[in-house]
Amino acid sequence: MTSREAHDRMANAIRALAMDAVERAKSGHPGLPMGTADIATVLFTRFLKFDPADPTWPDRDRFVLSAGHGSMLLYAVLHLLGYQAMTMEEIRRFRQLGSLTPGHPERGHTPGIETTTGPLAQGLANAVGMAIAERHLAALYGPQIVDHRVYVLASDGDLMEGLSHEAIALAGHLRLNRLMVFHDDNGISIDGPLRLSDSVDQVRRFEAAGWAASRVDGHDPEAIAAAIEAGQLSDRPTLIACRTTIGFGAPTKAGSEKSHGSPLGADEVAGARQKLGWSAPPFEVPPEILAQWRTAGQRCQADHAAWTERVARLAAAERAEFQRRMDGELGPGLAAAVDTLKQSFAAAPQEVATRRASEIALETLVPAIPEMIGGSADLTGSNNTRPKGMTVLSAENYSGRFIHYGVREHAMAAAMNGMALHGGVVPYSGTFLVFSDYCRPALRLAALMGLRVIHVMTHDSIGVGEDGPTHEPVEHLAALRAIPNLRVFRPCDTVETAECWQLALEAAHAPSVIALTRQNLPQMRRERSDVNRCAAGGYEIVPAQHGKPAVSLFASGSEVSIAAQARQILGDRGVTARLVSVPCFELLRAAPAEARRAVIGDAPIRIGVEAAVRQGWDEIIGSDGIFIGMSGFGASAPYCELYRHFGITAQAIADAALRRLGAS
Ligand SMILES: Cc1ncc(C[n+]2csc(CCOP(=O)(O)OP(=O)(O)O)c2C)c(N)n1
Repeated sequence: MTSREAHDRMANAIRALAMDAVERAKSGHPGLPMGTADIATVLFTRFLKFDPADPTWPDRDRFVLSAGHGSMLLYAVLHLLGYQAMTMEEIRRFRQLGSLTPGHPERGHTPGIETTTGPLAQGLANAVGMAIAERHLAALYGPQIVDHRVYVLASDGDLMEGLSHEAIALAGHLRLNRLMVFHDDNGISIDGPLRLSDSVDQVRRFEAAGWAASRVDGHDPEAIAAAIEAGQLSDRPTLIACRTTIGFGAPTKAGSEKSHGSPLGADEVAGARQKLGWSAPPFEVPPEILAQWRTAGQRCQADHAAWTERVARLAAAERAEFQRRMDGELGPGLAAAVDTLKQSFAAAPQEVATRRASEIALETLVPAIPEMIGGSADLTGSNNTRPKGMTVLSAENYSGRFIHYGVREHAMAAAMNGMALHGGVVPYSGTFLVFSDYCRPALRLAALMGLRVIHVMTHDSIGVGEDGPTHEPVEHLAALRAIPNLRVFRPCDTVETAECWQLALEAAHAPSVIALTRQNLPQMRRERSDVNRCAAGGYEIVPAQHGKPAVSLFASGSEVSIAAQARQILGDRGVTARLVSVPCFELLRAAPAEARRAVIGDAPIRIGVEAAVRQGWDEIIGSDGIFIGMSGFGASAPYCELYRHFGITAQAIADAALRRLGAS
């Protein structure tokens, strides 16, 4: 057991590094690391299972700093424990360009950081996904191979965000007893005392969601340790509300919002040094204290070695499969599965909604790719994301592969990020495209982190029909296409749907949205093709009747077949036109310039057709191109009537082309 004195010195090392780094950067958040140093010291030196020599050890415990503004807590701890990359020089370069110590923790950038945090509550919800992935893989591979915990440090802000409600409800329902949350209960946020804006009893709130919850003095190491020990025995997820003082040790700013998000100032730092009994100069940790931390950093080496041995003793096939999954390598089954699908569509073309085409694809993909974990936010029957035979993942059966997320789109998307971060699973889900807004903060982080998460988003236009404008996305495709590194797929038929699924699954470092229709569509691609034509982002799906086309038509999804009819009408009027399907703007943009130019072509008239707003289309059709789509919200009526009402018809497209031809 660590003496109180030794503990205090170790915790004060975190406090000193945090306040010195913030001081030097002239920006940052000293309050949280100073206030939670005791919690972190107890957790990292006595409980957390990790090995600084291998920050990606699959069976390590995960630690998520949901309140990412307290990043110096993590950087200090990583340095003290001996993570090689986290040198003192990096601590000195806190918040500088190219350092490993950016303002908020960034996963993939800094070894030892489990997820990118900063937008409050995202980390907490990521942790729920990590805990789901852990239980699922433990059910498959057993506790000898998968047996770890997920710890979260969450601030008042994390717990005020609506996302936290969804996340804790889901965790409680699934009885994720490997999840433990420390609430940094310091009663302070940016505006001042929490009582200005909040009076929730967090302990009772978590209990109501099915958690075990307790309160401790967050500066009493033995009380913290006892609460962790008790929580580890619980059959439910655990909340430990730790009463702390923000900026602990700062003589005048402790306990006040003044220590939250700005340097303390030279006098205050000097005063804190005195108060904490810390005489070492900035960026120096006395050798005996560093040695204690480093010893703690080596605490789990034997565990790690024993685990490696257990993995080595697995049957060769099981070991290879476990490693393949943890490495995020897709098995060989995907290409064959997509090929089978395309063959069957060529042999027997189908006129179905693309949501149904996606279900047909999943019927083949889910058995072929065991790491796929599906789900829906209470729209399973509408999203068609649960193919026959896919069992439900529940508190009673973690080996299931389909998650009923409930009406919790935001937590679904954030938990999926956590599952992907954990590794070993490839999450996909379902909701309506119009509700992508409810997922957006998590989608943005998936894109920023480069995570393979796949969002099936159905009911993708006014094709929704009678449910009306609340349920009819118009700006969503454009808004999603604006997120860097997010792939937005909008397939036009069964074949494109299978191809888009393949592309989404193969995108190991990018999230995907697959936008799908409610209404039936004809199968445009009837010939057998081994090539994934959607991989080009856009391609000529119907060539010009002959010679040089006068018109290039570009369309996505449900509007491709409408544009094909327009091409026919134009042909009948002696106007040659070609049709390009554009299932993915991002892939078209990423294509080599020459290939992109060939797809776009040089017909004098370019027309874009999509039952959505024009934004984004100018990069394909040019600012003088003709756009047939939506310029406002939809309406409630049978969908065929809506297409006529909003002028998205083959005749309207042809007329627009003819008018332009007549005018030129
Ligand atoms: C979604 C989101 N909204 C707002 C912010 C800006 N912000 C950062 S910290 C914070 C609140 C600070 O209070 P608390 O979470 O209790 O942290 P502490 O002051 O204890 O460090 C806010 C509003 C954010 N990071 N994320």
